[in-house]
Amino acid sequence: MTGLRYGKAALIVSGVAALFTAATAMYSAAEAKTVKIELTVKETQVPIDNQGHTVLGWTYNGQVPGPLLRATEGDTIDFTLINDAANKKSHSIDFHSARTDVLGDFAPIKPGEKKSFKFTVDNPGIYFYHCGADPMIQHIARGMVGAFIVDPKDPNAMPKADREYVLIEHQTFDNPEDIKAMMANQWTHDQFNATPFEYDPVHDTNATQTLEAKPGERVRIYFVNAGPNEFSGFHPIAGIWDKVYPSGNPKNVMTAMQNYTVAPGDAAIFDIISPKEGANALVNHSMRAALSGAIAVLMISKDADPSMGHGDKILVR
Ligand SMILES: [Cu+2]
Repeated sequence: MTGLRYGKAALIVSGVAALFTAATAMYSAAEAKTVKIELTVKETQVPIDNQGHTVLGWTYNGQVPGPLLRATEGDTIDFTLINDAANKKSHSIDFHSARTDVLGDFAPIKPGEKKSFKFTVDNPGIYFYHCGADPMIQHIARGMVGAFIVDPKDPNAMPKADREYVLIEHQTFDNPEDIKAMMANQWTHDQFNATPFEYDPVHDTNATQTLEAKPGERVRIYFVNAGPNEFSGFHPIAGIWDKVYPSGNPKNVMTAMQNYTVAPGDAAIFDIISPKEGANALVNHSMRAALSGAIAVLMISKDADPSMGHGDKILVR
């Protein structure tokens, strides 16, 4: 019955503007929304390190990872994919948050083409989205990855987070044209949000950012393993995950976890509360991955920047 009620409400409430960040996420328990989302595929230069070197990436909206998408359980997503006419390749979208038709909605489109479809986000959680055009291993490795948060319609379904961060882990290859090396799993870097050690000035002195929080705050990490190949054993060095929610569903709750493995193409919510000032290092505890870039420093300080972990500082670029 609940689904029917939300479905009707979605027809009445239409024309809600595109929703890309938590800053604009408005929710009333009484009504489901229609959320318009448009992504444009751009084959463009993207940064590959903290020094400003770039490579030709394949992207959603010119960014790696793609824009953070967010809606509320029960919402209808009115989605449009545009393959920019300047591109050379066919591209597609694969939303793990959708139940739809892989041969239709998820099929690739050619440069200059556009397609639209609708789906409802029926389950709360954190979901991967990516390009599924052939060869998918290359489209993922070159940057066509992103995160879609579906907030629970019950605002009390989970403990309230004081700050939220999105980390999307993925492996990249020295030569983005070398599909043979990709199939042989000969990756060279593994990172969160596209740049090795982007939030780790300890391992890369060119890194300028860290994640931030105050002692005692509940920090919620929306973690996506984009692969394309490696599993990730996600661990907070000098900390313990207070809660882990596989797929981010509030009903899937685990307590006091030191590490939880997220498969390629999977995602989970990790909550951490750090009692004292200092730092945690959030890592894929597979050492080759961590030491190739998959480390993010979470600084714990009474003077933590209040903007960090909110609005456009949830996916920190
Ligand atoms: Cu693609």
